[in-house]
This record gives sequence, C-alpha cells and structure tokens, in this order.
Amino acid sequence: MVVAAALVDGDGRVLVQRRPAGKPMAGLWEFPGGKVEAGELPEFALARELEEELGISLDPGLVKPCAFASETLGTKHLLLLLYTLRNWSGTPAARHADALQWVYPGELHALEMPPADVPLIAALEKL
Ligand code: 9L3
Ligand code: MG
Repeated sequence: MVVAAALVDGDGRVLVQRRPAGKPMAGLWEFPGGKVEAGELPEFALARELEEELGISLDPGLVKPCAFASETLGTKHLLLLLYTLRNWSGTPAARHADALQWVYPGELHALEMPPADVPLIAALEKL
C-alpha cells in the first residue's frame, strides 16, 4: 500500500514532484508519498514520507482521506491512498524529487503522472 498527499496551499494549488532519473517512472509528476511499512498506520507513514521527501513536519491527525486508486503493473498491484493536507510546518523542498511545482487541480491533466495518480485528479477538482 502506498500513501500520498495533496498539499493544498491558500490559493487551492496542490504540490506535485517529479520522480528523478534512475527511479521507476522517472520524469513523471506525482503526489509526494511512498510505501506504508509493516505495522505502520497510513497517516503516520505519510508523515514519515513527507518529512523524508520534502523536509516538512505534520500532525498525522490532520490529514484527510480524499480518494484512492489501484494500479496493476504485470503481477504487481498497487493501492494508492490520497490524503489532503492543509497545515504543515516548514517549506517543502525537493529532497528526493528533481523538481517541485504548485498547480491548480485543473492543470494536473496536462502533466504526465503515474497511472495510479491520474484518477485522483477528479477528487481534487471537487475540493
Ligand atoms: N507511486 C505512485 N504514485 C505516487 C507515489 C508516491 C508512488 N504518488 C508508486 C511508484 C512506485 C510505488 O508507488 O511504483 C512506490 O513509490 P516509491 O517508493 O518508488 O516512491
Ligand atoms: Mg516516494
């Protein structure tokens, strides 16, 4: 299971990051996040991943479930849970990604995203 966050700023824009060269799906824009570890609650996994990837800290109790999607690649099945996050501490910096950008949800369609992220856009357009 993979968790990801849509950080939402005061203007309603969301943060996406570009997967770096050398990683699977390099060059695609994704909602930041990563794999939930064994025994870990999803919201805590999300806080851990966002700290590692963006250098921000957040209260796992303040993330809101938003949408989910599943993706099958060969024999690999991926369940992706998307949460929205409006309050965090620190300024997001690209620690794992090679670029970050803030975009309005309607602009996400123009970006190349991993297959599991694409169906999540609709939920963000209704925020
Ligand atoms: N993944 C897809 N969309 C996302 C995230 C955070 C992750 N928004 C996929 C890419 C990998 C898998 O989940 O197949 C694990 O992610 P990572 O650990 O490679 O970032
Ligand atoms: Mg990740």
